[in-house]
Amino acid sequence: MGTLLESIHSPADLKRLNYVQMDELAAEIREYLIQTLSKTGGHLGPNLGVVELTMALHMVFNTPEDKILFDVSHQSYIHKILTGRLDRFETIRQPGGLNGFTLRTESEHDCYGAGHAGTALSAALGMAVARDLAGGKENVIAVAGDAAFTNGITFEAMNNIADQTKRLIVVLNDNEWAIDRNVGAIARYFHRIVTNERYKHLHDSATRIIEKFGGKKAVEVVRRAEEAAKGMLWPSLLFEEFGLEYYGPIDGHNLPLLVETFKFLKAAEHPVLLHVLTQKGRGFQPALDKQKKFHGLGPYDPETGKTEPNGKPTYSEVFANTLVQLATTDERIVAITAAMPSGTCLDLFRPHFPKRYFDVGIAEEHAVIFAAGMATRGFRPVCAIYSTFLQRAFDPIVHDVCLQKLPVLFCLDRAGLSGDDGPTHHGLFDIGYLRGIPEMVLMAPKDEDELADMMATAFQIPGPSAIRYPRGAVVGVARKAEPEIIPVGKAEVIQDGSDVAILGLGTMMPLANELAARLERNGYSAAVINPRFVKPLDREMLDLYSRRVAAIVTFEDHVKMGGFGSAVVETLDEMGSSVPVVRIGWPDHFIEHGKVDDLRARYGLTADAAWLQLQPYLAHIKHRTRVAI
Ligand SMILES: Cc1ncc(C[n+]2csc(CCOP(=O)(O)OP(=O)(O)O)c2C)c(N)n1
Repeated sequence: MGTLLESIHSPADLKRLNYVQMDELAAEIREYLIQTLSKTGGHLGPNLGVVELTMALHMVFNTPEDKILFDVSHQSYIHKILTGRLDRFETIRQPGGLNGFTLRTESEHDCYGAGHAGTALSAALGMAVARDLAGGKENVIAVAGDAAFTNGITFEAMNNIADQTKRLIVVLNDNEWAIDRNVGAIARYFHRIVTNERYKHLHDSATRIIEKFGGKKAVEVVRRAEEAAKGMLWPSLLFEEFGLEYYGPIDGHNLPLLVETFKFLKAAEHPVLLHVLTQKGRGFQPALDKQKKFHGLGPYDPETGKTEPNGKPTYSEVFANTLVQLATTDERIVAITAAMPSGTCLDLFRPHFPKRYFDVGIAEEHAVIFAAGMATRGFRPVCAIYSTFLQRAFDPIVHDVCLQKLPVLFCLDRAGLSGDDGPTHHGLFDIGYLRGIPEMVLMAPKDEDELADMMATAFQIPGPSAIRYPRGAVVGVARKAEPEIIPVGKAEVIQDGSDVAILGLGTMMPLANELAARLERNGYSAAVINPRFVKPLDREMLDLYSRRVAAIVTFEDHVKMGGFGSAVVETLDEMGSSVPVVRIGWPDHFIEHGKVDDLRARYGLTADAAWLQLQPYLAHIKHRTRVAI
């Protein structure tokens, strides 16, 4: 760690530095980030891009009194380093360590938690209005990436800002990338501003002026840049139409320029937007060469950027390859992503069917309604969206897709615990929010071959359906050449038994097998069932086993409340059965970040926990051949 960085324990330490020292500190921070994240993994590219921007913010504003909000907050690492968390920074995203996003419980400098995109402007406006009502003086600053402006909530906030407050600073951190390249009209609009010749000229003269006269003169440059942008786009400079005074675009790596600009904007008596140009991955060539990869990744070589090759393919890859296979013979199939082509692997689909591939930006609600529209015209849209981000689109799923019985397929990637990213990214609520909607068919495959079968099945269903599958590597089973259609609502009995029936939903199948083996070692007969469908549930199977066994066990990678086990209990109740059900799933509690196996052990998602909870019911069973443990 560099000597200047070592001396930073709070923003006050930063404020003592001059510009030359600040430049040195920026270099030290970059080196420290590259080295540290090479071991922990994390959002390297976005953070390398905002080193100077974050330093300038903390130079001018005083947190925790002033409020700085980061959209998504995956780019808040430098903020963490500068606000007293340097000594714990090497624990970032590690079990028990710092979270990879801002967290109100982690530091008083984290005024707002986030992990989903598009929230910064609304929350900042809420804070600004609260300040105005309370007669406060603090500054509120929202830092949002260019891709956040593809999100509807950002625009809903902008529509409101000028009516509600006179003092709010929005920083548009424009690096032209979401995780993939930013898309759509707004991305083109920003690009036009940035590539304008007059701006380029001003940018060069800004650098010269600052070198010659120091930072104070910078404000003039900002004003002139703003004039240039206005001149160029007149009569309609987008942000001005929303009542935000627009400044920029300015070089987001020029510390004096940033500092002087923030000093100037701090005194503004009207809402302002500062357009800052930054380079994602700055200072690390591998991250500049491979923007997507270095948005967020696991450990890598700090010299070359190389990562360990993955062994098995991921569920996302199997999903995308199967979609290519099915779309080859079914021209109605179209694929939709909300700014996650690489995460969902739809970037594997795009080259095969460029006209049937749609990246709509960070706009999950729009993605679903857009899919509904296409479905009304005979297409079979597939919305590939992470379980956690599809939460955004609950109403469109109900109102647009299910109510109209439209055949949209939702492929819920990262369903279940997501691990290192933590509570903002765990996909633990989708069964709860989907299974209560009429018309929905909800499936969970036990392995990758069944995922392909479920996708083929979904395209035979005349209405909406959803498949939830986990993050990460597949089981590694043999694949059939062609996916097969599964009878809707039919569970698969893996092994028959008469004392206990164990239902292991999706990836929880190994736990079901483990528990069955333990029961058998102890002289009990266990049935193992792959439910396949959360909805419709296989009532015939439940009826059969509820009459036969002393207890049923359900395993699910989802919250227990409203989940798969709840569905089983409700159905048994409707059937008049009183067979006891042991439900294993996540408790009514937000689960922190950590390693999946550790967290499962901590919260009782194990065969051992099920075994213990089964004991009172096992006592009633007459044993044939009881063997000691
Ligand atoms: C609602 C929602 N959808 C998708 C994501 C996944 N995601 C995380 S960061 C990101 C791109 C953010 O780009 P931008 O706001 O421009 O910030 P940058 O990473 O470029 O700094 C996306 C799509 C998310 N966090 N929230």
